[in-house]
Amino acid sequence: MKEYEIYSDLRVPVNSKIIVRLDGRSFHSFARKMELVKPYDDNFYKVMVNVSKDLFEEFSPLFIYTFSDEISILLDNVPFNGRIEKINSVIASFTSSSFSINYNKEFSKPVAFDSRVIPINDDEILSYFKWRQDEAWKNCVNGYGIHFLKSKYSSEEANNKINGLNLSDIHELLFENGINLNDVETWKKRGIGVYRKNKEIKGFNKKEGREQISYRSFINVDCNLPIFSKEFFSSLF
Ligand SMILES: Nc1nc2c(ncn2[C@@H]2O[C@H](COP(=O)(O)OP(=O)(O)OP(=O)(O)O)[C@@H](O)[C@H]2O)c(=O)[nH]1
Ligand SMILES: [Mg+2]
Repeated sequence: MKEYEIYSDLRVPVNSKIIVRLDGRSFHSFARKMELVKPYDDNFYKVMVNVSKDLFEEFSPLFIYTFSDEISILLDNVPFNGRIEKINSVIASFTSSSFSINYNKEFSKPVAFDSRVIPINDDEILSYFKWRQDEAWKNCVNGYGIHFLKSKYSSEEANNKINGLNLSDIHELLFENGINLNDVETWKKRGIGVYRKNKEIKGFNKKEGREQISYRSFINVDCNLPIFSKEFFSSLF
């Protein structure tokens, strides 16, 4: 019967880095049911950060990036011999379980994340994360925009109005109404990164009778990401 498992040999190209992107299933309804604060719910973001940390500890990636209900994981050491079915199913279920444990509140329905595998060349890593960071920015402007319009108009009118506006129109509209996106926290505009960083440890070398500095790495949650650049990624790996 094994021959019926026709997808089990589908593998990531040998020696390729991959990005696994997870996205919460129907989180629009989840947010409504759980009455998440609009446009940004601090507790929801804390949970997404904790999920990202759990993923980091479990799969030792190079970098994790999260905003809204999505998480991108850049992996150098591809797990499960590169088997796509294994990677997608294990990482998606790990993420859903971690989300449920970290959320620590009862839901009326189990949550799920979808998962996709994207083989990536070193040259394209920056473009990929810039693309997602642009989405985070659009999400931020639209989120604040619709939230403001809904405070003035019916839901339908607000949706119609926002559809006719581009990002700079929304920025302007918010500014005219006393909401300056420049003052909004960086993580809302640029997303959150999770990566290893070195910490300086001062110790005393007894043998040599002098102070000594060593480095220990820790998992850093960066809520003040810069706009992604070549320099940012070359400082990471
Ligand atoms: N209120 C609130 N909602 C949020 C927050 N973060 C994410 N969301 C919701 O999550 C949704 C994520 O967008 P999508 O992934 O495109 O929508 P989805 O409903 O999950 O649909 P699928 O991913 O296609 O299953 C947004 O539309 C928001 O409704 C938050 O901080 N507050
Ligand atoms: Mg989603």
